Amino acid sequence: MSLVRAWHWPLGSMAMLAVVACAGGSDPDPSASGGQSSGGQAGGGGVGGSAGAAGGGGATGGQGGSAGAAGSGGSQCADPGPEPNDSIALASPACGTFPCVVTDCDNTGSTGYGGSLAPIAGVIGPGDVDFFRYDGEDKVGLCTVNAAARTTDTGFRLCLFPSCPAATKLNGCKKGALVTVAGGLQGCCVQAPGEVEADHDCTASTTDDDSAEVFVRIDEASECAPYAVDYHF
Ligand SMILES: [Ca+2]
Ligand SMILES: [Ca+2]
Ligand SMILES: [Ca+2]
Repeated sequence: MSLVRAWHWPLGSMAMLAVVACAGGSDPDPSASGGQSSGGQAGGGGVGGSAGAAGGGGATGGQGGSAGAAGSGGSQCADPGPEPNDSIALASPACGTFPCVVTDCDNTGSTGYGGSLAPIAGVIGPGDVDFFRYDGEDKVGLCTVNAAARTTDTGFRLCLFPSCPAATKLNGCKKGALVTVAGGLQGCCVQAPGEVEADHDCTASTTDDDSAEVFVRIDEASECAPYAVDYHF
């Protein structure tokens, strides 16, 4: 009698099946184990401090694990450096080691413009931003100030931002498109391969000295790739 009753109670039989499934299943929780392995690895591969935190969250749950991978930031490539350089404050030396002093004569820049300094070199990929800096000096003489950078490599955006000791005015871009970044700094950008050339003025200088730090930015890459960028002032 009791068996017959059970068959007539769909809820009862379903609950029974569920109990059997749970008791008989010896596999570990698939969502928990998958999240731990993928999330943990992604977090470990991250470059920045925040990436590590996100990876830690991933180790506690499946969904958290994939979130950690997405938020790893920095370079997702095999990037030997220089890193970290994802902001102006962390800009790497354009010539390899500071100081990278360049006068307004173009042949005092990197080798691609006839100078003696090493070209900018690094690896860029999705989510990565690379900033470099060189110091341009406006000397009295026949040369003119025209900060520029160029690359023959492809697959990223190349930008250049002159920054005077005090107020900086960007009159325009002789090459590239004018952009303004957070904080008001203006520069010139081009989709690589290409060349950018800025026309800036240090408006606070009473002697018309346009000496400036120049920041070169490489970003918006869709794939991991090494690059080289030449520059002058
Ligand atoms: Ca020049
Ligand atoms: Ca990089
Ligand atoms: Ca970077």
